[in-house]
Amino acid sequence: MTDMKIGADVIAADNDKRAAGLAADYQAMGEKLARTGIDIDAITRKVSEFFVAVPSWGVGTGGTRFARFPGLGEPRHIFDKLDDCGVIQQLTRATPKVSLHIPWDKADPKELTAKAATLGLGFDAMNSNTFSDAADQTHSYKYGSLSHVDAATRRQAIEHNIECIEIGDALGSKALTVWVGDGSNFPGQSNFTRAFERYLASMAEIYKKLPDDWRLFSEHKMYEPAFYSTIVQDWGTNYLIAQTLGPKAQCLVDLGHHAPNTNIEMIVARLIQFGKLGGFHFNDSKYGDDDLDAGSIEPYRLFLVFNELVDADHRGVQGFHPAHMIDQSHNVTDPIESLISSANEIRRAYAQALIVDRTALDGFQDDNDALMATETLKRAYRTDVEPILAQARLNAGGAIDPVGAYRASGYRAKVAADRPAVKGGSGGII
Ligand code: LRH
Ligand code: MN
Ligand code: MN
Repeated sequence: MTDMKIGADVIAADNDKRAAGLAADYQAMGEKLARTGIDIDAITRKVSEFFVAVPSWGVGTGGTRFARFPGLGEPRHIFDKLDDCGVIQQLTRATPKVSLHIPWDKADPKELTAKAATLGLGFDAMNSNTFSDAADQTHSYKYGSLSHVDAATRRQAIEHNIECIEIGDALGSKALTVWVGDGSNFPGQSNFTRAFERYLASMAEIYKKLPDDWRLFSEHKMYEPAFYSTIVQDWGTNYLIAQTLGPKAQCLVDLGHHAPNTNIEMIVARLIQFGKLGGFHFNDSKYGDDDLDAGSIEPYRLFLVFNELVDADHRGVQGFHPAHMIDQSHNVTDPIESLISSANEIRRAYAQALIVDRTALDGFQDDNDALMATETLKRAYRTDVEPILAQARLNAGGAIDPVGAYRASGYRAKVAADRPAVKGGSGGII
C-alpha cells in the first residue's frame, strides 16, 4: 500500500495554477527547437528517464566541523529519512532511489524494503563507513581502516564492507561505494607504497564477495580528514585501483573532491574511454569538499560533465551506465528543498547537453574552428530548458514547481509537530 506524504490534491492545486503558463512556454520552446531540427518531446522523454539517487544523509541538516544548526522536523532515523526522500521523489519524479550509509542507516532490511515500497522508492549504491568509529566496534579507525598497519583493524573494515554488500543485496542494491579517509597528517607518518599495498589487498577481499551483477565503486578525494596525504587522493590512483581489482571495479567521481580549477569533465572523459567511470556524487564546490547544492556555484561545469556523458551515449559506448547520486550537506536551507532543486539542476544540465548540435560540433572541431565549437556548447547551455523539466515532472505525476508545491503542502511544519526539536551543537557530518 502506498503512503505518499504530500496529498495528491495539494500537487494538483499547485499545478493547476501553473499549467496554462507551462503549456504556452512548452509550445513556444517546441517551436524554437523545431527550427533547429530538435523534437522537444524526444528530449522531454529522455529527461523523464534520467534519475539521480538521493543520499539518506542529505535529508538531515549537515554541519561543519565547527557547528551544526539543525532545522525544524529533523529526521530522527532512517524511516523518517525515507519519508523525506519520498517527498522529493513525489514532487520531482527524478529521484526514485535512495543511497544508504551503513551503519548510520542500519535497520532490518525487510522493514527498510517495506517502508521504501510504501513511498515508491528503491535503493541505489550502498556506502560503507570506515572513516569514523561506531559505538560498538573493537578496533579504532583513528589511524586508518582498509590500509591500517594492524591486520585485525583491516579485517574489521573488510568485514564491515562485506556486511554492507549483504544488506544491500537484501535491499536490491547493485553497488557498493567505498570511500576511506585513510592517509596521514605528517610527512613520514605513513609509507605511501606499503599503505597502498595494504589497501589494495583489503579491497581485493571485498571485491571477492561481490555478487556477479554488482559493481564496486572506489571514491577518490584529495584531502580531509587526512591533511598531508590521502590514500585514494585522485582519479589516477582511483583508476589504478579499479584496474587492479577487475572488471566489476569502477571509479566514483564526487565533484567536490578535486583541487579548485581541476578539469573534472576531462577526468570523466578519460574514465569513460577506459571503461572505468562507475558513477557520480553530484554536488558543487567553491573551495574544497564543500558539498554545496549541485549547480549552485559552477553550473557550466555541471553542463560540461553532462556534455561528456551525452557524447559517450551519442558515440554508442558499450556497457555505459554510470550511477547518478547526489552527495550534499545542507547547512542553511531546508534539506528537502535543496535536494529538490539539486535534482532539477542535474536534469537541467542533462537537458542542455542533449540539445548540443553534435554534428556541428564535430565539424567545428575537425575544422579547428575553436570559436564556433565553443559557441555550439554555449548555445545549448544558454537555452532555458525549464519548460522541458517542468513538463517531464508533470507527465510523471510530479509538480510543475516542486519547491512551490512543497511549501504549499506545509510538510515541514507537519513533521516538526511529530519529530522533536534537535539542539544545535559542535561538529558535524563530513
Ligand atoms: C566523503 C564523502 C563520501 C562519504 C560522504 C558522507 O567526503 O563524499 O562519499 O560517504 O562524503
Ligand atoms: Mn561523496
Ligand atoms: Mn565528500
